[in-house]
Amino acid sequence: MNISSPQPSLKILILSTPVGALGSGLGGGVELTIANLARELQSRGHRIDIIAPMGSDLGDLSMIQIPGELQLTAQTQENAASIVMPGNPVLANMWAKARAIQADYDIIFNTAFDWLPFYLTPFFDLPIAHFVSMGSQIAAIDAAIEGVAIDFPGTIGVCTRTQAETFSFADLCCVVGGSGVDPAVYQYCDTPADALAWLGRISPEKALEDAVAAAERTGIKLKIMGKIQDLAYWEKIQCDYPHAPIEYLGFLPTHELQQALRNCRGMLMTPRWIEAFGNVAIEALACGVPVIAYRRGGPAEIITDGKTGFLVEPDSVEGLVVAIDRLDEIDRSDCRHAAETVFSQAAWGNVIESWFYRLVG
Ligand code: HBI
Repeated sequence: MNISSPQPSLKILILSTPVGALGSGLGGGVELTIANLARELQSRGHRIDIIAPMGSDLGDLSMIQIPGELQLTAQTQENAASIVMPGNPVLANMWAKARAIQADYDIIFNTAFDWLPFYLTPFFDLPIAHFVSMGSQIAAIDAAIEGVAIDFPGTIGVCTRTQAETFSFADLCCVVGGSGVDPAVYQYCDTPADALAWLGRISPEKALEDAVAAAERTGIKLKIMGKIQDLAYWEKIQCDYPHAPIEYLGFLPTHELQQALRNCRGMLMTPRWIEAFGNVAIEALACGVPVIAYRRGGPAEIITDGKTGFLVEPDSVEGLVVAIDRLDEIDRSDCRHAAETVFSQAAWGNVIESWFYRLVG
C-alpha cells in the first residue's frame, strides 16, 4: 500500500478581484470563493495571505489592503473593448505589491478577471493559479487568458465545463468548481414559510426582473438579498412591477443571509448570462432550500432536476411559475445532502489543494 508522505504546507498569496472591497458584495461570488478557500486551506495547515482593495474585510483572514481606484466591471463592457484601467489603478497597485513579496510564497491564486494579471504572469518567479470567475466577456482579456493557458499549461482554472466552453481554448482549462460550503455554517430547515428567495448582485446580467415577475404571477413573497450594483436597474424593476410581493433585505453577511434563506420554500436563479458557477445555489442547498434555475451555465451543473430543484427553459417566467408549483415534490434533505457531500468545502478544498500541489510540484 502506497502511503504517500504528507505534502508540505504551502505559503499561498491570494489576489482579490479589483472591482470592490472584499465584504462589500461588489465582488459577487468571488468573495465567497476567496473566504471559503482561505479558511479551508488554513484548516489544512497552509499559510494564506490576501491582497485586496482598501476596505476589504473578511473577519479573521489576514488582509493586505491596497489603495487605488476600483476596476470597471468586465461584464458591463463591449466584447471589442480596449483594455482600460483608471488612473492610480488598484489592480496594478495590488500586483506591484505581489511582485514585491512574491519570494515569501510558493504560489499565487489570482481571482481577478482582468487583462493585467495574465499579461504579468511570465514576469513572476512563482506559479500563478488563475481562477477565471466568468465566461468570455472581452476579446482582449480572452486572448490574454489563452496566452497563459498555452504557455503555462494547467494554470487556468474554471468553475464549470459550460463556462469553459465560452472560450475557444476550453480544452486548456481545468474545471475546479466555484466554491464549497461548510455545512456547519448553514442551518438546515425542513419547515419553511411560504416565501421564495433570490440572491445575487442586483445587476442586469442576473435578470432579477424575471424572479419578480414570477413572484407577481404566483403571489408568493420574494425575499431579495444582495448588493445593489446597478441602482437604475433596481429602480426600473420596482417601477415595472409595482404590485409584486417583494422585500429587499440588503446585502447580508452569511450568518444573517442563511437565517432568511433557510426559511424559504425555494430559491430562484434567473441568470441572463452564462453564470460561471452560482455560489448562491450551494448556499441554498446547504439550508435545505431547493433551487429553481434557468438551464444555463453553472446552475445547470449544480442542480439535479427533480431532486435538488428544477431546471427550466432559460428566460421563461412561465417555466419558473410551473416549477414553483412543484416545489413540494422536492425532499429538502436531498438538498442538504448535496451540500454536505459533492459541494462541501472539504471536497472542493481537495480539488484546489491538489491543483496547487500540481503547479508547485
Ligand atoms: N470585472 N474587470 C472585472 N474584474 C473582476 O475581477 C470581476 C469583474 N466583474 C465581476 C467579478 N469580477 C465578480 O463579480 C465575479 O464573482 C464574477
